[in-house]
Amino acid sequence: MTSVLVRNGRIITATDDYIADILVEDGLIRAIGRGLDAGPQAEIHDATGMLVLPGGVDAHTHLDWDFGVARTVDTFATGTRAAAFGGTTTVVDFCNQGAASPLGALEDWHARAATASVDVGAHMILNRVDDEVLRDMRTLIQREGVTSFKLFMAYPGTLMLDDGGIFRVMREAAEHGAVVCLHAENGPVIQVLVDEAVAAGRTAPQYHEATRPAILEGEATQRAITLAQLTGAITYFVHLSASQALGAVTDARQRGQSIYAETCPHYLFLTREEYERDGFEGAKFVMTPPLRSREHQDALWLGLRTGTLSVISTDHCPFCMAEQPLGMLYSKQQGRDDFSKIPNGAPGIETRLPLVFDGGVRTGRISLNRMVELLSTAPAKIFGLYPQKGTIAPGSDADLVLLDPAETWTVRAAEHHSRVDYSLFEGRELTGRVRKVFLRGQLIVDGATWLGRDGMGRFLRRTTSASSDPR
Ligand code: DUC
Ligand code: ZN
Ligand code: ZN
Repeated sequence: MTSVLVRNGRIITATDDYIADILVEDGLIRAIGRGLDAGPQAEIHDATGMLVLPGGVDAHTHLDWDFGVARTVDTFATGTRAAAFGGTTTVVDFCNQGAASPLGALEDWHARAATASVDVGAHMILNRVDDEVLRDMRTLIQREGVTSFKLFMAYPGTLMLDDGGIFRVMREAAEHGAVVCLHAENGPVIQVLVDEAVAAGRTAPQYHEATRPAILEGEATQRAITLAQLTGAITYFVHLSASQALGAVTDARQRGQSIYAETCPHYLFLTREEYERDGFEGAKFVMTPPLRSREHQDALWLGLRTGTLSVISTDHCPFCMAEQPLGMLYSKQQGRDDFSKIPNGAPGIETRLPLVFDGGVRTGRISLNRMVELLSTAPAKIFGLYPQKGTIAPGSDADLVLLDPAETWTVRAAEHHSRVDYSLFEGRELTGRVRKVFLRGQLIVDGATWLGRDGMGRFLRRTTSASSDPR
C-alpha cells in the first residue's frame, strides 16, 4: 500500500476553503486533517502556499477525432498529457458515431483512447437515428457507462440531426435519465449564408463569423429547449456563446427544466475582433460557434456568476495552422481560399485552469469556490462522475492539483504539450501556475517534468444520475 501525504495546502472545493493535510492511500483520499501522520514510508509533498484543487474535469474534448474531411491533431496520449499539465485529470471525450453503429464506434474509440494518461469517459455523437441506434443507446447507458449523447443542429448533410431525430433521441434519453448535449445553431440557415458568401467571393476567415449570427444560436437553443420540455430530457448546451442562447437557458431553468449549459475560455477571453487579423491568421479562431462581441462576453460572465452557466469546458478540437509536418488532413490550410473549408475547432486543453484563475478569480469576477465548481464539481455531477471525481473528500479519487497562485508566466505554444502548432492565447501573461498534479495519488506532473505514462488513464463508466443538483 503506497501512501502519499500532501501537507499544509489551502484546500479549495466548491464549498470549502481551509488549510489541512490530505492523506492518500491506494489512490483514494483516506483522511483530511491537521498534522496527519502517514508513517515512515509515505511520499510527502509540502503544499505550503499552494492552492490544492480537485483535478479538473473537462467535459468537452475531441481527441483523435476523424470526421472524414479533417482529423484533430492530438492523440489521446498527447492530448491527455497536455490536459494534465493544465490541471485536468478527467476528460469526457466525444466519440463519433460516423458511418458505424454507436456500439461499433465506441469499440473503435476505446482502441484509440487506450493511450490516455488521465482518466477518460465518452459521450456519443449521434448523427443518424433509427430503431437500432435507439437500442444501442440503451446498451450504451446500461452496459457501457456512456450516459450522454451529443446532437448537432448545425452542419446539414453531415453531422446534423433534424428536429424529429432530436425528439426521438431526447425521448429515449429521458426514459433512462441520460443527458442530451446539443450543438445549438440553425444549420440550414447558416448553410444558405455560407453558400452566398462563398459565391460572392467573401472567402476570408472573417466570413466564418459573419455567416453564423448569434441570433441563430438563440433560435436553435430555444427550439431544443421546447423539445426538452416535451420529452423531459436532461439537456446540456455545449459551447454556449450568445446572449440570446443564455436568455433561453435562463428562462428554462427558471421554469424548472433540467437544462445545463457550458461555455469555453475562448468566449470569455477573446472577441470577434480576432477575425480582423491580417491574411489567414484569423483561421486560428475559426471555431464554432465563432467568437462574439464584447456584449455577449459580458453576458456570459454574468451567467457564470448567477448560475445560468454550470460549466467551463475547453472544446479542445485542435488543427494545425501549418500544413506540415502532419499533413493537410490535420491543417487549417484546407480553407486557405475558402473559409467554409477551414476545419472548425481550436485548442485549449492545457490553459483552461490558468486562464480562469487569472482572468476570473484574480479579477474578482468569480470566487475560488465557484471556479472549482465550474471546472470540476459541476461537470462531474452532471455527467455521473461525482463524488469519485470533482471534489476533495474522503473516498474520492486522489486527483489533486497544486496551483501556485503567485507565479506569473507567459503562454507559449512552443512550450505546451499538445501537438498543435499555435495557441489562441499566445503571449498572454498569466498569474497562477499548475505546479503538481496527482492522478489517483500518483504524481504525474511535477513542475515542467512529466512523470505520467501513456495508457495509465482509466475508462470511466459513468452513471446517469447527478447525486445532487449541480446548479
Ligand atoms: N462543435 C464542437 O463541439 N467542436 C468542434 C466543432 C463543432 O462544431
Ligand atoms: Zn459543437
Ligand atoms: Zn466540440
